[in-house]
Amino acid sequence: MSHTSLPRRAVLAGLGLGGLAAAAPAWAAGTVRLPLPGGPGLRAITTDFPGKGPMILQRTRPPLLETPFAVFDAGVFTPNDRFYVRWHWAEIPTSVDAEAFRLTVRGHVETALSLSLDALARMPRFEIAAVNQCSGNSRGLFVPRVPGAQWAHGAMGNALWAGVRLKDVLDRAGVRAGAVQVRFAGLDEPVVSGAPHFRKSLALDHARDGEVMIAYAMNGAQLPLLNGFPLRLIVPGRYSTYWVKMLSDIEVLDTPDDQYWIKTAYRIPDVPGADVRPGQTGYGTVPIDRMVPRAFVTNLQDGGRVAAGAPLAVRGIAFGGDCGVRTVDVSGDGGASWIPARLGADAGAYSFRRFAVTLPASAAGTRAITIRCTNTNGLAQPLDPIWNGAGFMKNGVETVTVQVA
Ligand SMILES: Nc1nc2c(c(=O)[nH]1)N[C@H]1C(S)=C(S)[C@@H](COP(=O)(O)O)O[C@H]1N2
Ligand SMILES: [Mo]
Repeated sequence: MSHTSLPRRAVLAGLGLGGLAAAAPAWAAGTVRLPLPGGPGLRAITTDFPGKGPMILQRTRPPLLETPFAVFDAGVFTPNDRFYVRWHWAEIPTSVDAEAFRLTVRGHVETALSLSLDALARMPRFEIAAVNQCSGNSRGLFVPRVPGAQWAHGAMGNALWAGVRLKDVLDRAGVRAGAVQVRFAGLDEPVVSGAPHFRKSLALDHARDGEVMIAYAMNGAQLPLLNGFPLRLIVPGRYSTYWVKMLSDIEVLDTPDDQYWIKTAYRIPDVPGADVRPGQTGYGTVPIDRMVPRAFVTNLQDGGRVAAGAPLAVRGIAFGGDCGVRTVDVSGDGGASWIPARLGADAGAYSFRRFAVTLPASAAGTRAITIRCTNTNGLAQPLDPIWNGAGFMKNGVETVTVQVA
């Protein structure tokens, strides 16, 4: 595996750590209007981050970069240089020496391991297409507004991940009887001492399911630094909070993980669909877990214009969440009637899937198009928007309104 030579200057400027950023302001590449009810509508487009093309700047330090939505119309795989970025802490290595890098496996195992990237490359290769979606994707569309990064729909992406099964790595270390969970940590560090290092854990059976994997490649190339070079955990069907980047440490636990990132952060109301009313009390919380189905129109813009008297081609992407897409249905009458869309090629249960439908011509005026995904477990997107105070798991049906003229 090749050594990375990251443009160190660019990395420092991009992460806002050096004094170099002044040369090219982050907003030089333009702005984009996001449809956020609580505003601000206008966001800067930045090209200042290493390995990234034009991205919507949500935050500089730590970097939060959103994928411009037009990218999703081009295909089901999100290019690495347009893949969104989210970190919790700003102490992120600005370069990683691939030769010196080691992944440790320790804790409740027979033999602790220290694996080089070459050692991993010699293990059986495993590939899976899977959507990486932030728990807070679309948070900016919650009404009433909730605190946290005000993402539109671009805190998600789909890639073909290649690497090794986590199961194979755990088997090589030999998990000892009595193990219950596996905890993962990366090279990033908290900015203040005593703050909790970002760590996540999975139940042992889940960790050994043969789908959870350690990726060293993304869409046929090495991972961009900001997406976790050289290794990241892939947890197909689960929110990306579990997909630990710059993965450097795997710890097998014989007691349940009770640190901050499991016990306090990333919890959702323990009710169907994580859907509660503002001000509601009296419910418990559980760690966020399985993703739920979603679908998005990618070829029409909300508020855009289309020609009167002509059939209307609608296309987009859908995903089932923790399983595949069964159907995508399209309604032009506010949900009174539904037309099934044609589904595109199946790249795997956890991947984005294309859909397309041609609606009959309509008279001039306003036309609202609602789309709804039902997954292969029979779970459909709710017709009404969901809400919770953390702004997690948004998945109600989306409606695009166009002007027919
Ligand atoms: N090491 C590390 N891994 C991490 C995080 C982090 O802060 N540190 N954030 C997680 C969260 S909440 C998200 S949404 C995804 C974002 O992945 P991406 O930046 O590759 O899109 O990384 C996950 N893995
Ligand atoms: Mo996230």
